[in-house]
Amino acid sequence: MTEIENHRLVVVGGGGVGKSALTIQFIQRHFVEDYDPTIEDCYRKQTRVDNKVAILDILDTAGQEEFSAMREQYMRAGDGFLLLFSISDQRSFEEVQTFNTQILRVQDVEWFPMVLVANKWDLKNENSVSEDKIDQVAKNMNIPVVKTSAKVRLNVDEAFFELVRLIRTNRRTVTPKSGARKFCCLL
Ligand SMILES: Nc1nc2c(ncn2[C@@H]2O[C@H](COP(=O)(O)OP(=O)(O)OP(=O)(O)O)[C@@H](O)[C@H]2O)c(=O)[nH]1
Ligand SMILES: [Mg+2]
Repeated sequence: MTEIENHRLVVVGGGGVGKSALTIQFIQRHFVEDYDPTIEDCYRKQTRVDNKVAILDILDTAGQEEFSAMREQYMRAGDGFLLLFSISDQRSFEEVQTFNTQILRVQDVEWFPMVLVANKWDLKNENSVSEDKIDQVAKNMNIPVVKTSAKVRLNVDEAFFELVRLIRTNRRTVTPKSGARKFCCLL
């Protein structure tokens, strides 16, 4: 019998960029209009990515600074990260670059499975973070970029699936760390 693969995905980014909205849209297929800052939420979903079944444990983290105490722990425990920012919030675009640096430092590697997620694409206008800058930053980090909208369900599955693909590729080249790693509330 073949074992079903299990991936620990962590959604990170500044406050209010849409981490919870994107995660809930992925899991439950509806858009949460209200803003209720997250402390930490966990979800589990069994899905098919490129015709292969996977169980995804998704950790929706706190963007607000005052809830950020668990950062190092989840950065160590994750198999891959969605680095989310809002295209209508320049500061959140700078914050994802800090998250990228911190994750690499905590993992002590030069590259790790991450996807840059440009959310709130439905709000795109002339004041948004420019596409050129987004592409440039993704290129510098050597990771893919996915343009999403949790509101209109644009590329929501794609963002999570792209991360699973990167984790699968990375698993072939890197030996998984041994020992139990505490991940989230349910596990
Ligand atoms: N227009 C639009 N609004 C969005 C989108 N994604 C999220 N929002 C809204 O932005 C606000 C914040 O979304 P959340 O998902 O709660 O943000 P968060 O990143 O989880 O915030 P923290 O939990 O504080 O870190 C909410 O009012 C959402 O409805 C999107 O793609 N488009
Ligand atoms: Mg949230």
